[in-house]
Amino acid sequence: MKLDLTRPIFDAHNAVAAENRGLLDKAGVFALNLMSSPGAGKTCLILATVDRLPPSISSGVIEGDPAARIDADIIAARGIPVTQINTGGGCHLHAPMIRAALDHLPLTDIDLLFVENVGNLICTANFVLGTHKQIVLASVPEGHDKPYKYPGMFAAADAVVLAKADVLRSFDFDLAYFRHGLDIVNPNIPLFAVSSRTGEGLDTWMAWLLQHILKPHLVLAAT
Ligand SMILES: Nc1nc2c(ncn2[C@@H]2O[C@H](COP(=O)(O)OP(=O)(O)OP(=O)(O)O)[C@@H](O)[C@H]2O)c(=O)[nH]1
Ligand SMILES: [Mg+2]
Repeated sequence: MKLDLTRPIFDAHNAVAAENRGLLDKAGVFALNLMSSPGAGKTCLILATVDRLPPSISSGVIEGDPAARIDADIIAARGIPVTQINTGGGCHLHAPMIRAALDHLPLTDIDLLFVENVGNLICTANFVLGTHKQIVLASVPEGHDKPYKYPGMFAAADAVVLAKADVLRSFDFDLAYFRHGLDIVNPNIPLFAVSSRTGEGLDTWMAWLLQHILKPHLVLAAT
């Protein structure tokens, strides 16, 4: 029998991810894991989404970066509860990091928690965190071939956001080719082409978020 030395690590992480989910559910928090390459637009999407949430829905953020707290400071300046994880060079967040971060947030005051993962299109997809939905961002300047080159990432997603749609006309980005690549690895996955800068496409993203993610959670919490 082949010995898989990574197995015990994944098993341990999966157990903590389940613990995270339990804590989130107990506090009535719905959590999104945002994954993308560096600079695709995760922080801008978080801010644009928070701006469009109904006043009854409060948010919080866990920021993941190898170093610095630049994004956490941006989020905090907007009055949003935030805690920063620095991985010290690690290329992804993992469940024990999230477990520790949850202790630094006012969970009972938060309805929607954004976990901004480390910018990386490979290993972030391999580590479950306990979040309810996994969102992968790709941005227009990265090119339309990413689902073909990084299939594992897009296969692990519940929805894909194509960010920086405002610059579509400046790039040779073939949206149909991108969609076809998604359908190969994750057929019919929801795709939202948005611009956090101009606001285009965000209404559709918000409708999906509120109707398909938040509503069941809030209904559940109310029963
Ligand atoms: N044109 C345009 N630029 C954008 C948009 N969203 C983000 N940007 C720009 O892209 C750059 C990176 O945006 P961020 O939101 O910081 O990206 P990120 O994915 O959080 O980056 P990391 O945390 O470093 O991985 C910034 O210069 C943003 O102003 C958009 O919708 N349109
Ligand atoms: Mg960021």
